Amino acid sequence: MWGQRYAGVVEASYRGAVSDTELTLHEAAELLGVHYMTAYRYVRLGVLPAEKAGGTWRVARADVVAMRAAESVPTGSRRRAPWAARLESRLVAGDGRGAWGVVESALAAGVEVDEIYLDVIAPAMQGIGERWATGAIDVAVEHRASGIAFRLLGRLGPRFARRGRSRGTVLLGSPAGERHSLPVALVADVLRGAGWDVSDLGADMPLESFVRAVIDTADLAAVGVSVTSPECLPMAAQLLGAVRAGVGGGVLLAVGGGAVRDAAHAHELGADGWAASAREFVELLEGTPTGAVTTSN
Ligand code: B12
Repeated sequence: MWGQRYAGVVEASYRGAVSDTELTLHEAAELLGVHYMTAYRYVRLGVLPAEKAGGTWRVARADVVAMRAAESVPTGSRRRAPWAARLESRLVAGDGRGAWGVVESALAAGVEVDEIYLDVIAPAMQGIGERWATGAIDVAVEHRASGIAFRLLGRLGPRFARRGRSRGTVLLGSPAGERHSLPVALVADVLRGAGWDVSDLGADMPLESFVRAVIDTADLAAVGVSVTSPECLPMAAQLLGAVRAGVGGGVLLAVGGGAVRDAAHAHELGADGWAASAREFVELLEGTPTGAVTTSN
């Protein structure tokens, strides 16, 4: 196992290092017991965080220590490596290739594709949102990260395809004014993986067109409205009312997304059900919810 022969050495001060806390990539490679090109590959894959300074890569000593520790655990535990943090770092850097590298590494370590969506991509995006909110990154970085995230979904989406009879169609979308389409796309693929056909209208859908699409959908089992921006809640309530008037009872109307607090809030908005995550939405649709809640009695 690489790095093992260096156990105890990494923490010790290393002569020739750029500083106590920073290493060049050559130094990092040496401490990890790998070739320079292998260490460079780790950087490209986002497995080893690095910054470029004055034309050369700088690596935090602490990251090398963490990497060595992660690699010394049994292979099965590698699926619990900090994939979301690694992806977030590649997304912030605008490194699409590296971002895909992180996803490929996670898949190779045994992480399931729905876990990539919900436990890697989603928290990475939430982390980016926090960085944006604190002013640590510009909105341009967030936009670029969203573009890369969509490209990851484009590559991963086909893996959710299921053979066999559809369980029915779920129509998903967001009300007019809501610009967050990535949550809808993530939820859509997870539902597809659970055997539902999904009609994904995306974000910012005018009310009349949304309702028409609902009425025109054959084998409709449920409608899901995704609301991330709190200012779009009144429009979501209006939309849910119009959809209810269009389809009547018998079709589950669910609402979710970051702006919807809980089941009671969902009920106030006019929905039958709420779920905090895509996984819980699947449970709600299957009628065996653990966290998902049906709000109508
Ligand atoms: C990317 C992003 C954007 C992109 C969106 C790109 C795109 N095409 O999607 C852009 C740049 C457009 C954007 C714009 C804005 N954004 Co923005 N954005 C984000 C960011 C970083 C990621 C969103 C994301 O994809 N999350 C990942 C998803 C998977 O997580 P999720 O939403 O929790 O989804 C899960 C569940 O909620 C559930 N779920 C989702 N939908 C549904 C639906 C149903 C039916 C069910 C049952 C469940 C369900 O399942 C999902 C998976 O488990 C978030 C940060 C964050 N915390 O999410 C901020 C964030 C949402 N944005 C925020 C803000 C403020 C804005 C703007 C107002 C900024 C501005 N001043 O212009 C605008 C809003 C414009 C508008 N009217 O919509 C804030 C919202 C804060 C708040 N509570 O008000 C956040 C939280 C950032 C922050 N930390 O402050 N944003």
